[in-house]
Amino acid sequence: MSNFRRVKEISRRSLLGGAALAAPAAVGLGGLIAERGAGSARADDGGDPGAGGHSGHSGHGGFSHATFEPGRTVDHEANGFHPTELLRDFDYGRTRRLAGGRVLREWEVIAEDREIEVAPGVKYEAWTYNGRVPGPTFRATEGDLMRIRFANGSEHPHTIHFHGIHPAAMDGMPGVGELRGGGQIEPGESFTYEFDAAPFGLHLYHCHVSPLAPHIARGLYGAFVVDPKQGRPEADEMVMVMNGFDTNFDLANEVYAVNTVGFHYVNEPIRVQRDALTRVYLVNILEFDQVNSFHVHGNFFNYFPTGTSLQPSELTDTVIQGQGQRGILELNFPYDGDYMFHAHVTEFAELGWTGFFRVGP
Ligand SMILES: [Cu+2]
Repeated sequence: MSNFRRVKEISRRSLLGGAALAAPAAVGLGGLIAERGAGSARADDGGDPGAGGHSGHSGHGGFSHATFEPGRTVDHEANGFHPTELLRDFDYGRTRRLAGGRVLREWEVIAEDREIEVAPGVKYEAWTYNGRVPGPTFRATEGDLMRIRFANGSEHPHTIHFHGIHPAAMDGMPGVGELRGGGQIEPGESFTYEFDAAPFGLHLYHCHVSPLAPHIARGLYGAFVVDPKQGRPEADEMVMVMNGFDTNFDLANEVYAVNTVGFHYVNEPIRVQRDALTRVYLVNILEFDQVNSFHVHGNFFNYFPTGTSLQPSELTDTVIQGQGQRGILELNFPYDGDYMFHAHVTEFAELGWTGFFRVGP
């Protein structure tokens, strides 16, 4: 039986029991943990989710559930996007100066239905913006004029609802702005959203067609960054969209991740430079769960909620975000080595929402 079929037939709770997906192994961990524990863990995991099914802890230091399937990763090429590249892929659009000196930024976005692999062997019928999940990370400077031509190539009606400050007709809400061609965009239709980039900060966008949860959870979302006019300090910047996938459509997620592919940044740790400023644009778009969180090991970060102030609200090592919340993290790694980051909701962490920063000179 293929792994995909098993996923569809089992519940999230039995997944947590280690019965199927969470096959323990050292393989795929980037050589970070030793082989110990893997064999016995498999033997111990009798598939009983209730009592000790979540076993395999013979190597206590080991992170023995950190892969979905030993030795396998997803086919990024078939997906058409790669989470490591997506991390630093900021889309500034096509730009030109308008009379008066203002910058116009233009993008084209197509909604497409597309099967993607979110964990090894786990295929998901996603709905995407431009074929990827999350969609492009739009980036502008406050005061720019943003123009997004949206075409719906999906079999379902969609919109793009941007967070930010804009006129109602540009809100991507069914029933609002329909007379101007906006509102709900049916298959084959298109609409151009146009608004000022404001306020500066970290925002998001997503489809706003009902039923809302599936329209978002299928993959129609992304991050959108508005830089302050004066800019931010030079840094290695990356975007992390915390998401999840309800692979058996039971209104609960079976796979959790940042940027879609569970455990991707365990298999390919994010390389960062020691003593250099790292800036993470962190967005929570998870559906079906009330909160998500981000925790980093061996370090603390300055946190800027929604990125709307240049002064951090706190220095911490863990931040909690509800649905639609986001914020900017700034940190500096003083020591070389591998540092885990993960949801401090440990259930999410063990179902894919775990990664590593690899710090070096
Ligand atoms: Cu939609």
